[in-house]
Amino acid sequence: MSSSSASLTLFFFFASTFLNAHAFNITRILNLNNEFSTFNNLLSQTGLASTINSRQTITVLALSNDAVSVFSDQSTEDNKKILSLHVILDYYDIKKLKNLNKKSVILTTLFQSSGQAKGQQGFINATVMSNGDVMFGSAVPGSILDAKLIDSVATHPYNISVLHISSYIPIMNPEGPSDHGSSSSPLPPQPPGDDDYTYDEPPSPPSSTTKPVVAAATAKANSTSGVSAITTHNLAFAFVISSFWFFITVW
Ligand SMILES: *[C@@H]1O[C@H](CO)[C@@H](O)[C@H](O)[C@H]1NC(C)=O
Ligand SMILES: *[C@@H]1O[C@H](CO)[C@@H](O)[C@H](O)[C@H]1NC(C)=O
Ligand SMILES: *[C@@H]1O[C@H](CO)[C@@H](O)[C@H](O)[C@H]1NC(C)=O
Ligand SMILES: CC(=O)N[C@H]1CO[C@H](CO)[C@@H](O)[C@@H]1O
Repeated sequence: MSSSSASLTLFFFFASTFLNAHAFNITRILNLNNEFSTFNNLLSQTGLASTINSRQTITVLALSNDAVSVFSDQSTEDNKKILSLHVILDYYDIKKLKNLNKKSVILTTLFQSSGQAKGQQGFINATVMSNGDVMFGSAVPGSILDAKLIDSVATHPYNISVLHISSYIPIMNPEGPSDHGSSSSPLPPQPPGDDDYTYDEPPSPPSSTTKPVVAAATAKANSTSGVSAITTHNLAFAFVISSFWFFITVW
């Protein structure tokens, strides 16, 4: 009995170590720089701050106070949609972006995981131009990439990266004004009841549903670095979850 309670204690120690290892607070990170105070308030108002904090591997494209005027005359709901297009469900710091080596990559955002995005709306295109600039824009075909990477605000490899970009990325109309299940869409069908707009997702393996899309989309770009880190996360979680079930069933 005492040995099993000792191992239970040990289990909770290891479980909490694993779960707390990822802890970061986007509000606190952005608070360190007054330049992003409005963007920071918007993340809190829309509830996106806590969604970001619940993730383990994420990149936030932050806008400084002189680039957020678009958000002042829109509803909170519309602001939430656009802001969620600025949250990438993977870790990208400046080094990883520059290593794209004049190539482009399609990135999955939190807007895609909301179930409200149509076509390529929930994805953004990051491209390294021939002059070395990294540009971001909607992945909807024909979109202009006019949000430029300025610098890094904060990095906690490989959990969170906050990058400063020059202007907001608009949500573009998907291909075809009236698309009734366009035949060429590479995306899986969205769940039917997407009128309840929520980001609340299970706290466990964050990217199990969205990551394969990234992997498929970036396969051509021949990137391997980001994927291995994610696999490690998933292994750690699998370990914690299976240990948990082991203890549940033993008792
Ligand atoms: C994150 O930081 C902000 C500002 O310091 C604080 O108000 C908030 O409670 C923190 N959130 C969590 C989940 O710790
Ligand atoms: C990303 O945008 C650039 C510039 O518009 C374009 O050349 C490139 O094909 C796009 N990448 C993908 C994967 O669609
Ligand atoms: C991936 O990159 C390696 C070297 O960087 C190259 O040898 C290989 O052919 C590339 N694979 C694809 C599918 O482009
Ligand atoms: C800063 C931070 O939270 N780093 C953590 C990121 O995730 C790894 C596990 O994948 C932890 O070991 C780090 O402590």
